[in-house]
Amino acid sequence: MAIAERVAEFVCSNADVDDAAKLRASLAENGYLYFRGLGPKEKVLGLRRVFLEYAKEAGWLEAGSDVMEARWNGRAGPYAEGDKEYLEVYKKIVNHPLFNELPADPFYMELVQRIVGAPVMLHRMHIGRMSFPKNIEQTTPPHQDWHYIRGTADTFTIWTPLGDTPLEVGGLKVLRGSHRHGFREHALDPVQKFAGWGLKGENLDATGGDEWHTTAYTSGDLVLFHSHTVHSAMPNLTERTIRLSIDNRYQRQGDEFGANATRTHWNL
Ligand SMILES: O=C(O)CCC(=O)C(=O)O
Repeated sequence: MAIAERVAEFVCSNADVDDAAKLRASLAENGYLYFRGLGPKEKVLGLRRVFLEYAKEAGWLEAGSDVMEARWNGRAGPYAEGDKEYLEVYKKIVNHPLFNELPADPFYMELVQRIVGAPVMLHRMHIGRMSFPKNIEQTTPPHQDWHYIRGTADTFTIWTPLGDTPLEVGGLKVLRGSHRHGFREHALDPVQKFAGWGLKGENLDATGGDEWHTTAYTSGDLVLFHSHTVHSAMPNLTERTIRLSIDNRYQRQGDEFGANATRTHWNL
């Protein structure tokens, strides 16, 4: 089936959050679950501040602006993972206690446990993203996380925006139903400075996904998706707002896991 041109609104699973059978059915149908505002909002905003205090210290933010606005000064960068300047800030983030505690928040752990029906293992590699404006070619391309994580296909990513993320700031979009036909081989896009493996054209169509879904994210939102579900970022089309998010991976304890489940980061 051809992929629809327009990007549609996520199916929201708030009403089913405590109902394991309904969550599993919706995940099996769409390849993702989206929850609006149910996540640990205060911790999410606390982590947003951590990212942005480091960004300010590095000279990336507009002088005199409120750090929580994530207002880029338009001069430093735009940087992406793969740039030395980015990694200097990122190294501080990945060593901050809140960055490492938040993925283990009981809300996330219990949600995944409800879905897999067993105790859950959280991958040690936690990922944070700071996506600059004016850097569209570095937008995360369509891919399936299994390309990077391996191990059991029944691994789930939870993507959390750190704060409100209107559409133009470039949050995550997910290709509905793209988990159904398994893993497809990815190709490397040489333009990408980092994590440039992706799917396009016929390879993307062959996943069976039919429509991209996203939302204007608010604090406390989260999207959970299967390791075969295709997803990508939306471009950051703003002049000055940096997009901040984290993504973390969870699987059933005892299932096979790949190398990235136990190391802290591939780059640092
Ligand atoms: O936030 C992004 O740009 C990409 C996130 C992603 O690929 C993931 O959560 O697996």
